[in-house]
Amino acid sequence: MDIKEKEILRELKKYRERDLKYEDGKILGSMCSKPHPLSKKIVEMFLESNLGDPGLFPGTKELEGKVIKMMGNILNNKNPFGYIISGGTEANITAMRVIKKISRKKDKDKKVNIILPKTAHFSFEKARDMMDLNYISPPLNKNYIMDVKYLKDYIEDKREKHGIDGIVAIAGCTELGTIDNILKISKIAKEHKIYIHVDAAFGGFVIPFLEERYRLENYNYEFDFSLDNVFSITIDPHKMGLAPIPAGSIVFKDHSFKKYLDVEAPYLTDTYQATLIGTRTGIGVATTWALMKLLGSEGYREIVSKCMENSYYLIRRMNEYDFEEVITPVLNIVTIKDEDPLRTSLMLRDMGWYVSICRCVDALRIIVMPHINKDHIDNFIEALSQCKRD
Ligand code: EBR
Repeated sequence: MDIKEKEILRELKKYRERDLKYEDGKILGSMCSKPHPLSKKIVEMFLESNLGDPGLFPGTKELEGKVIKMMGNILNNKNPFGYIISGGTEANITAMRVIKKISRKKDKDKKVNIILPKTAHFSFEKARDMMDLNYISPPLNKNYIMDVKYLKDYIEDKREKHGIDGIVAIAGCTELGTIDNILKISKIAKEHKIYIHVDAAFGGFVIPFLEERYRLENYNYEFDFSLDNVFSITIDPHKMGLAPIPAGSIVFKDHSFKKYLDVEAPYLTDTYQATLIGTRTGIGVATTWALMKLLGSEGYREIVSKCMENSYYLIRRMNEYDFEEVITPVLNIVTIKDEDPLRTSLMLRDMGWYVSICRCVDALRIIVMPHINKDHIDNFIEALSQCKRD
């Protein structure tokens, strides 16, 4: 390495050293974690791959097909179609694009009406901006999930007038980790022939691996393609899948959905391109394939169980200090009631702790990711109680 290269690396290191590190256990509001160590070698191996021009990278393209098949396996779909893309935002926008295309095919002048839970991630707001969608948001019920009774009545009363083109349901909502009752939603959607898109960006790598002992009684965890009218699912390897960023994924029920996404791409090795992003790395494909092979269901089950155990440990420690949760955790997301969550989160930040806050209820929110252990939790509880004393 020559002197100039060494200097450049030294300079970069200075910037990088200012970043927080997952292993310090202070990042408590992130849905990403430290990537699995195997990722490093794979990133190097696939550094120059570009799935934007798949004819030049037929090996990586074939691998993408295999990963989508593996996704199909965990999502109960033998015939999936999809892509490994930049993340949950791109996946959700892609699904909204399909719903819009299907609606426009039926009636090109009609407004595109989509039922969107109040707990939906803000990526849907970007989709609305871009595609001029109309969202209808039913109220939440006492469990902080979409009120299905309201949904049913709304569809039955207003369907003729508005024509509902799609329903978004969430499996692992960003704020609380709750799961909409997608079984019930699916029955309504089937009856009225409505497309369901499930946002399982976070929950997709948790729910299939959640042990029975962590499943709440009378809670519906079903979210995948085994349910009628679930036609697309967002599921992100770069969240609980432990893949390095960028690795998101959009999976469709079958290949017939490709036609809604394809645009002509005359100067590429493929005639059509379906993904939103053109030039795109194959690194996410390779790392996701490798980690799913290496860890398998058993490996992911262990990771999820550890996170759930730590979530319950956090609740126990909170309760010792009279801090109260908003809901019993459905997934590895813990909420802490707080009268002024913004103020508390800023105080914690001054002490070096990064938590985030909820929008739908006054609470702090902690994502108990794989990089969080019990010592981190003990230290955090100390910091939180000190905040409250000050
Ligand atoms: C949280 C992403 C996050 C990651 C936040 C790291 C803070 C961090 N959520 O430090 C759902 C249910 C999400 C979500 C992101 C997205 C968007 C879609 N759906 O484009 O990969 O919780 O960020 O995913 P993205």
